Amino acid sequence: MNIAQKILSDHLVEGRLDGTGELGIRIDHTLTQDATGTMAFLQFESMGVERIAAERAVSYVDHNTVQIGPENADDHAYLKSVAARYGAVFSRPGNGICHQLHLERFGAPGKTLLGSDSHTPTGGGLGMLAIGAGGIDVAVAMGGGPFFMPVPKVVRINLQGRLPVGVSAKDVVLHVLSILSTKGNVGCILEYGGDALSALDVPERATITNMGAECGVTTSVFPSDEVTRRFLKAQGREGDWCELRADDDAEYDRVIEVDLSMLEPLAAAPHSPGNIVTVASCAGTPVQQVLFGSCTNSSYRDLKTVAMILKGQTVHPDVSVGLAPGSRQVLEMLAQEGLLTDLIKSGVRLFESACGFCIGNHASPGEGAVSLRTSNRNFEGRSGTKSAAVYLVSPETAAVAALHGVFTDPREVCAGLPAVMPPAVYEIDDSMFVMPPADGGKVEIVRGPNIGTVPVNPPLPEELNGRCTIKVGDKITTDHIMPAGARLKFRSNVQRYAQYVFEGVDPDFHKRASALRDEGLHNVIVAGESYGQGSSREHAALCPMYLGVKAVAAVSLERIHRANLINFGIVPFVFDKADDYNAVAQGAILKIEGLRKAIEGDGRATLLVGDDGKPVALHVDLSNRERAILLAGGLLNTIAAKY
Ligand code: MIC
Ligand code: SF4
Repeated sequence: MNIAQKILSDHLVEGRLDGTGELGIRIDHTLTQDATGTMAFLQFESMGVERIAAERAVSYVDHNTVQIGPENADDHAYLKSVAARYGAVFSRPGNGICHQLHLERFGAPGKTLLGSDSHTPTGGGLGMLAIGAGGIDVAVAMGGGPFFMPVPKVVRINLQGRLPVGVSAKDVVLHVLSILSTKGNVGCILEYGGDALSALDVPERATITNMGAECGVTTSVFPSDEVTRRFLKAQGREGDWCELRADDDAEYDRVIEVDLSMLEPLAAAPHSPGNIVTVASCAGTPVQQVLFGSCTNSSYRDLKTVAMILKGQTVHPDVSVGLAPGSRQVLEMLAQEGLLTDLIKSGVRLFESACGFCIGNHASPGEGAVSLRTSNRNFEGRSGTKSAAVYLVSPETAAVAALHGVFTDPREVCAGLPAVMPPAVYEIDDSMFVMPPADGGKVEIVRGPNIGTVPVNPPLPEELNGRCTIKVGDKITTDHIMPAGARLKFRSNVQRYAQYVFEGVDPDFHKRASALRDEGLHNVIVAGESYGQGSSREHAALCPMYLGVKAVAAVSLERIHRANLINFGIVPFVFDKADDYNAVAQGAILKIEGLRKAIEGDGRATLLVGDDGKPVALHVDLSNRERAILLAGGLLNTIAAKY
């Protein structure tokens, strides 16, 4: 067996690994963050379960820490109390970014982790099977329910050779993205192996698994070896280590060979993580902003490298440079070693240990500015500035540009520097984790006015009768559907947040959609390829559901978003013929006679378009479980029926 199969078979509760349908797996750890976590916990509460059943559930606060207005603080208070009530560990704001923290303090090889954040696969760097999902799936896993996924295709990525100086883990994953792109990888797991692994420390492996999310895969996983043992030992957790490797005769659906010694510094150019160019091809382009941090590249190794490059020099006068350490552990270690002083002396602006700039919460670049970031997503407008040109690069490339004011190949500068060695001991300080009391029964849950309710959805109607309320193109991300940044603070309040559905694409969408819903008609979203890329935010399904969206008809859909649509009773149809996308205009009257019957049956339906009812063939391939959820009008309704 390969590593993915080993972990899956250890956790299998439904289905067959050699089958073709769905697998149900037991989840050991869950991870939630504040932006998706409030809804996940509200859903968990509505399930009526007395106590969290997962072995370890951690509720992190890292996304909404800017706190303009009372909403974020209200959310934090709710999350803290609900964690104590039901038995989750609460990670206080300021402690760091969920993925970095879970890697440092909780992750363990061979375990499964389900997180309500698309970068949960970061844990794959430790040999976990770590998967991103919608909040309601995580709520079910907290309650001890299985997580369902299609039997994966496992792709082996064989890493050979040594990385040249100045080329690092970010360049490896950007290279993988240049091969696999951001689409067409739904249902795959990337499994890393090869001789190069002994020289890749866990935080570097985690950078690679983190950004595998941008390929749209289910997860990425590394073996657990001596490097993993050393990392866990340095974190004071050697007891959590176990060996995990693929059998010699393990089989894979595809094998990709990568010779690390041939790699050069790369960048993801605007506006997609899959738009890979060489740094050399950008050399000389003026840069106005450089930002270090995010869950991709904010480890001790990354930020020490930056400090060493900047030491003794001041950042270029035309560049604004900011840094957000991944965790308090990283920040404390930088401080103890004097590296923080070096960074401050160089003119770096220090941000808190949180997602911050990565999600457009602050530090938006100027109009049309070029911004180099070590983060993982550069979707148009995500930075808060639509016209900005955001490039995703390694810490080395970003640091050298911060000094030179232009895109510069970092290899020469790095050649003169000593290598950063993994520390023998990390600074361990768990004081910002609040452990739940043994009996949370008496804890009172704090609900400020920002804490909304979970909207209910009726069962799927007999027929679809409405309009194409919006028609969008290819690669529409969940950032397009539900904007983040300044709007994130409405995450706990669906009714309020729903006013911003498709805000950046078509600000009038929500008005048209609510008007149609109030007339008793249905809204349909028509989309091109890879609809719903990016984040795991279930609000991209939940808010459209609230506005009366009953179906999406797309050329293709991404994994997490498709699952979220089903969880909220929206049918994720695919055009039989991709060309039929052109047959539906925005505003067109749409009908499906016998919608319920189609879902009860083989998932094939005829969409009647326009006044003359021109037929267009659609289909949706559903498991029995998914079929039941859709017919009930969403997952909460099927759970409610069980209690
Ligand atoms: C992201 O990077 O897009 C986010 C913000 O972390 C999201 C989660 C969210 O929308 O809250 C993700 O990656 O799932
Ligand atoms: Fe936070 Fe950015 Fe990572 Fe999402 S990608 S979890 S916003 S740091």
